[in-house]
Order: sequence, then structure tokens, then C-alpha cells
Amino acid sequence: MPRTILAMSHPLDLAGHCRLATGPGDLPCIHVANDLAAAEIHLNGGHVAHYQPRNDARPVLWTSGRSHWEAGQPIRGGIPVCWPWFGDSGPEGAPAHGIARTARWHWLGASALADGGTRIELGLEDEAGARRWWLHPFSLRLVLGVGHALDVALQVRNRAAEAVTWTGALHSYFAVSDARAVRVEGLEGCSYIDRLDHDAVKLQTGPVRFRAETDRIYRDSGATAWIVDEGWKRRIAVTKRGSGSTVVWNPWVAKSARMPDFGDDEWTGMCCVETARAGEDACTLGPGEGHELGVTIAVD
Ligand code: TA6
Repeated sequence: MPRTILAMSHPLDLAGHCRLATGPGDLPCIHVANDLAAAEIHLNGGHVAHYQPRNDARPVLWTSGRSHWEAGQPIRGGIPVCWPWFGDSGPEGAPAHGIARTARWHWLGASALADGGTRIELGLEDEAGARRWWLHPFSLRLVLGVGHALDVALQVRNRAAEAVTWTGALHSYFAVSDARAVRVEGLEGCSYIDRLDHDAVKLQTGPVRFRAETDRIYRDSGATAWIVDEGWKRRIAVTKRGSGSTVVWNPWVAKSARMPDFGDDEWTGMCCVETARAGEDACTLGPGEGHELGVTIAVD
């Protein structure tokens, strides 16, 4: 597939839908603004840093005021693309959450959708930086739909001559009024791995509430989870596809203080509900096979 690398000097203006811009840290990003929503997508990491429907007074995604904005550094917040491993399950000494979220993705194009939304496509191939940690040829596509909802599809293609097994996540950070006042519904009855209790397997009864640092991999979780925010009187639906696990995380006080790119008091304003292939939910692709890990995020 020919790669179209958009030169920085040619702001792309797709019928007023989107343009190439310079974001924080002078990083190249794509500003999307259509009649339905606005979004900011960074080539660094293929990272959706902002999404806000026109009819919502607040952003849907949370981003830290302390985030790094440097090429090759993960952005704290938005939707990090974690691939080809989740967490610290990669090779010894490799970066957490894989190589994709710190790689420079390239622009493949944009188009206007029939409903007035905007479709954006980015790509990442196995390049020198990736081969340092991941020796299997691959190609990734990130296809975004920015409209009444935000749709994110990570399309993985195994270009290796051998089968490859990967884990990962669309590690979505959501903006909430107060993590202590929200609940996550839709995971009732699911078993989960408690990452903070020696990976003990537990059962979720009732909605998930945040009362302390929370770091769980829910297994066989259903298609949709809802973040019910009484403070802002909104409910965010997180509907996934191609994923058999959901990660729920809030760092709470101590972990927030340990992260240099996370404000000490920011933990109250966010929670993560991540669309994952994590833990036992790894994905194995034969030579030439592909898989789509996708999520649709919508404010009810
Ligand atoms: O998804 C939850 C988690 O794996 C937590 O354990 C925490 O490490 C979080 O991801 C953020 O990871 P990062 O490498 O971005 O600091």
C-alpha cells in the first residue's frame, strides 16, 4: 500500500473536517472539527488525545496536565495504543505496553462520513525502532471515526512467516466528575484478575466502584461497559469488539504520586476502562492473518 506521508507544510483540509496541526510540544497532530464533534489525534503513538461531541459540555477523554509531549514518549491520557504486549509482559527491558504507543505513525488519509463524521486512517509498519523489540514483520492500521460517537479500530496484520501471539489494549482514559462518585456497570458477574492482590482471581458482584487503587483485568467481559457519572449526569458507553478482556484502572493517591507525568491530585478526575486482549486473552495470528480490536465510545 503506497504510504502517503503528509508533509508538514501542507495542512490537510478535508472539506473543513480536519487539518494537520502542531500540538503541545510541537508534535504533529490532526485536528478534527465537524458538525458532530471535535478531536485531536497525534501521529506520536497514533494517539487520540481529545474527543468531545458538539452537544457535550465536557471532553469525554481525560489527559493529564503533566503529560509528556515529546516524540517517542507516551502521552498520559486519551487512548494509548498498547501493542504487541500489555503492561510489562514484553521482552526484558522493553517499554511497558509495547512499541505502538511511542512510535511515529503515518497518515494514510481522511474522508467525510455520510452522517457528517470524519474517518481518519493512520498506519504503522515494522521499522527499525520496532524491530529492536519485536522481530516479527507486521502492519497496523488505526481507523478512527469521529462523530456522534468515537470509533477506534486497531487492525493488526501478521506479516511474518510464522504464527505470532500478541496482547494489547486500547487503553482509554475517561474524564469523570469524581472517580469516587462514578460506577462502572456491565461487568457484573465477570471474573477478574486483581493485579494488586498477587493476580488473585475474583468475582465482580454489582457495579465497579473506586474506593482505592484499582487495577483489574476482567475476563470474558461482555460487549458494553458503562461509566455512570452522577456528578456530571452523563453515562459513557464503551462498546468493544474483538476483545475478551476489559481492564479497569484508577491509580488513586500513592501511584499517582509515583508517576511523573500524572498530577498528584488528578486521579479523582479520571478512570480507565480499557478494551483489551490481556492476560489469558492473548491473540494468535497465523501468517498473513489479521485481527481487529475495536471500541465505540458514546455519551448516552
Ligand atoms: O492498564 C492499567 C495499567 O497496566 C496499570 O498497571 C498502570 O501501569 C497503567 O496501565 C499505566 O501504565 P503506564 O505504563 O502508562 O504508566
